[in-house]
Amino acid sequence: MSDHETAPAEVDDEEEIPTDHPRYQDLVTRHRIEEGVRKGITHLQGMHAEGRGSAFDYLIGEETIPSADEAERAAAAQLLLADHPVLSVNGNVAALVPGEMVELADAVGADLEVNLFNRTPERMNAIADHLREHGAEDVKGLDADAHVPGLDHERAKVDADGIHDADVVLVPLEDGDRAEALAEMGKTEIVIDLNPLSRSAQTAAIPIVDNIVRAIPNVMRHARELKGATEDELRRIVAAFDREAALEAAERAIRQGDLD
Ligand code: PTJ
Repeated sequence: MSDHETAPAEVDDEEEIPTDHPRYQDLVTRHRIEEGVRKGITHLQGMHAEGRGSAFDYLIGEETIPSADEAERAAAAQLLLADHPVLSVNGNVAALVPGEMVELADAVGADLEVNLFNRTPERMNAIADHLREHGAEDVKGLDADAHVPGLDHERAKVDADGIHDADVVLVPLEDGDRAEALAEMGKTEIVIDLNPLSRSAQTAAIPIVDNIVRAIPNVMRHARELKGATEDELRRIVAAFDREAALEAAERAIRQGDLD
């Protein structure tokens, strides 16, 4: 039996996870979520969400499939075209990719807004501080001076000059009715969710079925490449993206293990 067939029993630091472990990325992700819970950033339910995501990722081959790469390119183009893009951050996103979200926001001129299902002032502040520690200058979501019509839970609370005013919103890692409610408000949504059947993915104009730890850096890579593109080129990339085909390709990959 290989030394690395099981996870190290206890890991205090991400650095202790052997990089040649066959499930390295999954172990790092799990560790970041645990750390997030310990720091008061991630809700305990975030662990269930991560487990669900991890199972889908295993079936999809723990790689960015071609249809996800196309979605990530279309997402980059859509963010660059937007008048007011906003990237929504919950407790899992903050634990997994805080620096990458700050970098993407900078690259496409987007706002970052904390929006939580299990909203408490302590978690809101902990996440905002965590994003600031990773270089964010302005973090929205704390004012909560507007709301998303048609929602009766905490995710309805948004900033008037943030998500409420946005034309394009990136909604990662939440399966729920907010995506539908935001679409009702006329917003264009980009969703990141490893479950192609989740309500958010099904509603999104651009559903990205990929692990967020791969998706955000890849959207950023595309955004950098497309920085000099004309508005026409960006519009063509968005128009050429076929959301139904992308969802079908992801579901096929998961059901059939058709990874080629
Ligand atoms: O921080 P809060 O209070 O806003 O709560 C956030 C959670 C994540 C707990 C809440 O949004 C939740 O319960 O989400 P769900 O309903 O479990 O949905 C999360 C979705 O994200 C599921 O469809 C998972 O498959 C997917 N997912 C989980 N981890 C990843 C992922 N998708 C991409 N990358 C991941 N790493």
